[in-house]
Amino acid sequence: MLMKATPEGARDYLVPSRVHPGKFYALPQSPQLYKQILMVSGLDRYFQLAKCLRDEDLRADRQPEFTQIDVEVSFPTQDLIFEVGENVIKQVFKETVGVKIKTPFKRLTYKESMDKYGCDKPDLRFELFLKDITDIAAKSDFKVFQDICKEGGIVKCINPQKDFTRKELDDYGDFCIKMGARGMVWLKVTENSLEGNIAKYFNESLQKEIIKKTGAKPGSALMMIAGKAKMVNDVIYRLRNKLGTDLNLYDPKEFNFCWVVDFPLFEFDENINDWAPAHHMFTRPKKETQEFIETNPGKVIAECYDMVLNGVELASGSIRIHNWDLQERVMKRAGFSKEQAQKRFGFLLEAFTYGAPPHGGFAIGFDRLVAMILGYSDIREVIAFPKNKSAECPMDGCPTEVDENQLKELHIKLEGVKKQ
Ligand code: AMO
Repeated sequence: MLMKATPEGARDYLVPSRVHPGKFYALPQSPQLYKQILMVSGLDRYFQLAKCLRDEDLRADRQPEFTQIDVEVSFPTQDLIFEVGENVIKQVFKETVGVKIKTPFKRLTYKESMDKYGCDKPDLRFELFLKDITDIAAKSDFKVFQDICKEGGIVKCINPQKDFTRKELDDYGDFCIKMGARGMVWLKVTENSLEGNIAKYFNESLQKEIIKKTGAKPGSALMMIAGKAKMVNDVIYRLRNKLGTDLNLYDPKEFNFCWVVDFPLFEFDENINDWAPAHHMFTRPKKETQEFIETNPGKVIAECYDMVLNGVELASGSIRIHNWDLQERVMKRAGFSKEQAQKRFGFLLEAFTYGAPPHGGFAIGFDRLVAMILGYSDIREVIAFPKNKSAECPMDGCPTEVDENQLKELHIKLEGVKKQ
């Protein structure tokens, strides 16, 4: 399917039109808007194994071309969607590997997930909950913590309930620096007090507060990351996952699913110094938070959800906006003028004017699902002729140069490209 516009936020792969000089097709990042149009047209249930194409930086769980089990229904509730998603998973695991998956899956709010696990794709196979100790750190005499807290930063702590050698702690520190932190600070717990380079900056009562908050037993080395919230969470969630693996805290054969719900609709984008959609602009804001779209976008909660398996986002979806006014308000807040919205998404907006049913759905990453069922952490293991991390195909060497005639036919002139 050739698509006009897709909402996922990655770059489109563009295909120049030979017949329409100067015009391009955008290959679909997903069939999202098309499945929405199908619902508007009166189809009330849709599913498809859809090929998706996205020009984005590649990782172990990302390929430029991948497949989704794509689903959409009319008049859904979130509970109905979850039931459909859980049943698909249950059936697939039963038929392929004979594993019985327990439903319903646990549900966590985005906030709960960020607080306890530092990410929106928590690995629930082990506990090791994170603790926010910003209020305690702010009262300490440790200047680094004081400054960070004054600047609105946070301090989060993980209690592995285990002691480590100096070398091991240095290695975990190096890992955190590699992941983006300025460093990792640790404190060892003894009977009723703390030891370590920075222990002297915490008076007796603050030391007791930390021990109480983290529930740490004597003989445990507490690890702390401080800085801007985004960085702290991003680093400490990876540290938590690493500790989970290093300390054998889970059974690698276990499949632990959950739904993460109640994501914020907008997030503050420092690059543009304004609010931007956290997922995409077609997700319905929860009714009770719609009043904040214009006045306090950070408070708007989206009816959007992710299915997570063992710390990997397996599926994502939402209940969609189905009326013009609300869609226009969200687009306006996301920085789209009426004209821009009309130009890019006019076909959807027009469809809404004919009276659209409430609708919603989700898409499961098929490659991720297959890889995880088989115990792989890299989806290239389950894709024939995958691209490497530089988006090249090692088998046939693409992307490759094309000859002048082909470019001419497509009305394309290359500029600033060095011949290789
Ligand atoms: P989203 O962009 O979150 O949502 O994608 C849904 C699921 O597709 C998988 N996935 C990928 N798998 C491999 N390589 C990639 N580059 C890649 N990108 C995504 C993930 C992800 O959870 N239209 C919406 C869904 C909806 O709202 O109905 C969408 O595409 O497993």
